[in-house]
Amino acid sequence: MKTLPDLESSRALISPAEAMPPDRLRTLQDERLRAVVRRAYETVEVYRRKWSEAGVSPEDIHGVEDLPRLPFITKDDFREAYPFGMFSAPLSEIVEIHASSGTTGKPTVVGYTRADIEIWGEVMGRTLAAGGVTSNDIVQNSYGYGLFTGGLGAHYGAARIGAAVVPTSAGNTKRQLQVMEDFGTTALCCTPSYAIVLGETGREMGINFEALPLRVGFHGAEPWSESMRQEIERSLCIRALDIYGLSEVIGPGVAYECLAQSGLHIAEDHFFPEIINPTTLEHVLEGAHGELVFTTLTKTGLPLIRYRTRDITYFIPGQCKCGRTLRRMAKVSGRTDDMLIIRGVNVFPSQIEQVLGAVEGTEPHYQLVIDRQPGRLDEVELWVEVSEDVISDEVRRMEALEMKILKELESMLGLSIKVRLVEPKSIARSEGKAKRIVDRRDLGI
Ligand code: DLL
Repeated sequence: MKTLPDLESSRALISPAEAMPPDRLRTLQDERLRAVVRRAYETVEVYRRKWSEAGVSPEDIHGVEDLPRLPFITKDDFREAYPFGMFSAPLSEIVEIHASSGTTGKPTVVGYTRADIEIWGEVMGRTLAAGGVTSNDIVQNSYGYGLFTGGLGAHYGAARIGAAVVPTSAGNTKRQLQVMEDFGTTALCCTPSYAIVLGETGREMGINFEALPLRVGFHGAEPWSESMRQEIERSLCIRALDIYGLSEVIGPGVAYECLAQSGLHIAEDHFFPEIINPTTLEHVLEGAHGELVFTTLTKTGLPLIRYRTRDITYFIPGQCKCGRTLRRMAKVSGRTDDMLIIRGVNVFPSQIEQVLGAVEGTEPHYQLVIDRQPGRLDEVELWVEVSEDVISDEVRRMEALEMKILKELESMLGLSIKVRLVEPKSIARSEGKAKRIVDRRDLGI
């Protein structure tokens, strides 16, 4: 059996900024906030306008306690300011530009100064170190390089800690696996859905992951469940860690798991988190679910003050066993805007994934197909891939499995959704973020 990294590896690689006493951290956050608020007000139109409308000025903000006095910023503000209106530094100081493609409208454009790239390297370096990665490691970076922040973000982190980064980018799966085997990759960075594809394809190619030096994976950019974690860990013989981030805030590196795998540490010396009730816009009680809001404390290219992420999570109380004092958040369970309303019931893809993870014989590949016939109610069908042996089984057994999924969904959601079992590999695989919802209503069929 190969030895996988344990909590000791996370403990050994804590940076001083991750283990500050809470009062020192708070003083630092307050100081940094005062500076960033002044900067945003002086250089970005949208802040000046919104804050004047709300009757607050930078002098009213003494520390993070005062944040609730300031209005929120949303993706719409980015759209209105497209492409560079949110930048706080002149273009001569911007050294890199990324963009995230939203589901609707114009992409969100973000700019980094040289100092921001340093911060990015620092937080992504911490992310990798929390998984036990050092300068002795070979990091295969299968996040897409390009406008997406995953590729370059992970790259800067690996470079920062002196690991050897192999910039494979996403795609070309067989070649990825060849590189992994030949180079002796020890750490892997990719989306959780692509990790599943790598495991699946690797098995077909006859790769014995148990015999490879690969031992840890850093997966994020989309929600994934605990059962998907188990699947990745089993299939690639690694410890799989969740990493979270978004382009507007910096990219990956905003929050990361350590090997305790009990929540994601937020890099709150750089990104101050709040959790609000998306309806009342007030802070939720400690430990309650809500929408994450971030304020960047140190970025100069694009400071963000109270940005609504739409991501749903909660703060985990108490301190982590690894020794990091940074506050933890739970895995993101979904977004307020990927919530589907099916016959009046709120449904998140993560709930479906949870149900499927508990039903034997199903694979972690599914799609919700929504359709509408003229003059009829929306029809929703859940397509679930099943393993080879289920498909070759008797029809009666397949029907029983369909019924089991239907019943489990019914008890979780209070809703009955038609289930269709589909052949292995019939649902399109993703090299980046997986597409879970197919909305045919948009096509007007
Ligand atoms: O996805 C940054 C990233 C790259 C994070 C690589 C982790 C690894 P965007 O393309 O701007 O940036 O998408 C950001 O993706 O608001 C969440 O809804 C979702 N997301 C990111 N990480 C996670 C995660 C990158 N670990 C949006 N769990 C965010 C759940 C995640 N959702």
